[in-house]
Amino acid sequence: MRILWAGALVLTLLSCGNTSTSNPSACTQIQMVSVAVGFSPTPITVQKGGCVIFKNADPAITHSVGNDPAKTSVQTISVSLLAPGYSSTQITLNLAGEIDYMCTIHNSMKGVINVQ
Ligand SMILES: [Cu+2]
Repeated sequence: MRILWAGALVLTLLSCGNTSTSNPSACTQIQMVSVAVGFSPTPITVQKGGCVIFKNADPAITHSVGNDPAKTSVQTISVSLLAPGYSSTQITLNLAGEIDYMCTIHNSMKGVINVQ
């Protein structure tokens, strides 16, 4: 009986977690294609409250994401080093406006997210 109660508690907690986060499949995926191509697609438009996931689709090079210091973004965006094939956690976008980001390793890789 005690085990059943523990199971019920875990299920309840999991349910709460699912309702408070967006469905990952609804996130817009932005790929890190290569140093030459950069991010794709960009620019993109996302509804306020929506989300994005960065995926490193580059077969050989690690990339990251940070705000472009030359621009003013409505939201801080930061993804630490992503090895080839890896994806970031989902990033929820709660503020309307423009987010200018770049790869912090390769400054020529830049992208724009418009949140509306
Ligand atoms: Cu890079």
